[in-house]
Amino acid sequence: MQLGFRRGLLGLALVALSTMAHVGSPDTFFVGNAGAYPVRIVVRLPGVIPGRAQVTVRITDDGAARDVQRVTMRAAQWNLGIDGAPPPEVAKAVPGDSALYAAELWFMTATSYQLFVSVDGPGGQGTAIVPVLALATSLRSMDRPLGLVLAALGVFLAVGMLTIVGAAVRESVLEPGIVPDRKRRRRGRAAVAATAIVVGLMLWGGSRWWTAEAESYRNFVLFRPFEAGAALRDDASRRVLTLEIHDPRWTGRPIATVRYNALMPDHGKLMHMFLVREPGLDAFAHLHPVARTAAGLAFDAEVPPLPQGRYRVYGDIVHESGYAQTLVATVDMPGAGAQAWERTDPDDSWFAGDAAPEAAVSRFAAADGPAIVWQRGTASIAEYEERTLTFAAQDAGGAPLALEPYMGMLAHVVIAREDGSVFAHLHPAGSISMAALQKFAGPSTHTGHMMPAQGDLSIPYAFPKAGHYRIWVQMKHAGRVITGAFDANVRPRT
Ligand SMILES: [Cu+2]
Repeated sequence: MQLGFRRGLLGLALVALSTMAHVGSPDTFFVGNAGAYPVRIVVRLPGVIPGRAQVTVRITDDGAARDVQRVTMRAAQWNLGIDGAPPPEVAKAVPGDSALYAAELWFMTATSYQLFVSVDGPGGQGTAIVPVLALATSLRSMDRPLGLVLAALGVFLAVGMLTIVGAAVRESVLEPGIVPDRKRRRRGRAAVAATAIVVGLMLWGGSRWWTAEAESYRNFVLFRPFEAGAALRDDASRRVLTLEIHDPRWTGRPIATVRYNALMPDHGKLMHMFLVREPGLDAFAHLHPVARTAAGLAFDAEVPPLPQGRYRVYGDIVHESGYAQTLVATVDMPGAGAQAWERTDPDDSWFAGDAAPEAAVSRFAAADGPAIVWQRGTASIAEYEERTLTFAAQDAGGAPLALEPYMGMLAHVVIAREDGSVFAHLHPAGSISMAALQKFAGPSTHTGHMMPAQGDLSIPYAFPKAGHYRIWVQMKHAGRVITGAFDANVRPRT
């Protein structure tokens, strides 16, 4: 009966949530190796937890794909490990594509997982460990017809209950055909009244229970990044940006056993911060603020001489649980200031200017020679569709440039939608947090992704919604960071 209330309550609770580790882009893309097998793994979340995620595993080498006999996977919660995981799920070969395997995997808890993907072949078994954040990003509402049907059934049951109790008290002990006297009729009415009170209490209790469940899902299951605020302070000719976390879940004394435990560094830095000017997306900075105290409640970074305007501030952090999140804030940058920029961190960089227009091949040439090329291909980009973003660094003449790792990666790719509702930070290893990967799979996994020092870098991604985006690509050559900017337009899915 309480089901009748359900629809209305959930209707109220239905909010469009757009923030998560990355922002608005919860799916996991991974490129790596399962032993001898090069794999690309995509985990698409169901939105609600518990829920079933779609996992696909592509063997990216044709020869290796022919040898594969079996692909299995297990998802283990970060704090339980493989021993606490359900038995392995066998992925099915996708008909028509001999290199692609797919499975559905249950995620029961909204937390950080290690996904073990094992590939069996004549050469033995190889396993890739993929950090996956099982995030609940949506509230499901009940559709109206179902709600109405359930409400009608509830009314029918309640009225039925009253009728049965009334009739039972009034005449159940009478012989058939005998009309109940006044006393019996009065007792019957009293019983109906008493039952109505009980039924009313049941409905009220049910509604309370339902509200409490919905509330607890919203508070503890549904993903919400830490609340944070950004502020600027001009100090002589320097400008300092402070990102402060003020969230009851982050007190400065993290508990080791919960997913919001201590922060761990990603490439030696506790926070990777990105500033994006909106709505033009025409200025960008990649900074590494320093925590003011060990508690990690506030982070300071010196701001480069960015043009004035309103900036969205994204702060990527990773907890020791492997749980990665992006803090989001906005800040109004006044003109002038930051004349003397002293990098807080030697890897800090920034860029202001227009992007190369989207094309089958877009070339972004930096002022003094080097260029970054995006091989989009002739097909336009569709919402939700998995595709490979392929970039290369070239000199002015078009010859490939030798790349050096920039913070351990051959490329950092940052994607932002013009309204700030989507933000993603990708690497050649995919969308996963590198710190979480190293934590789960060991430090050696990391170097594997730095192998090709020249040539094209391909990164799998699916734009989560249609709209206008900018892509910044950062690579390092001869000790210098090159930043390229590209326009991208994503069409609605057909
Ligand atoms: Cu960074």
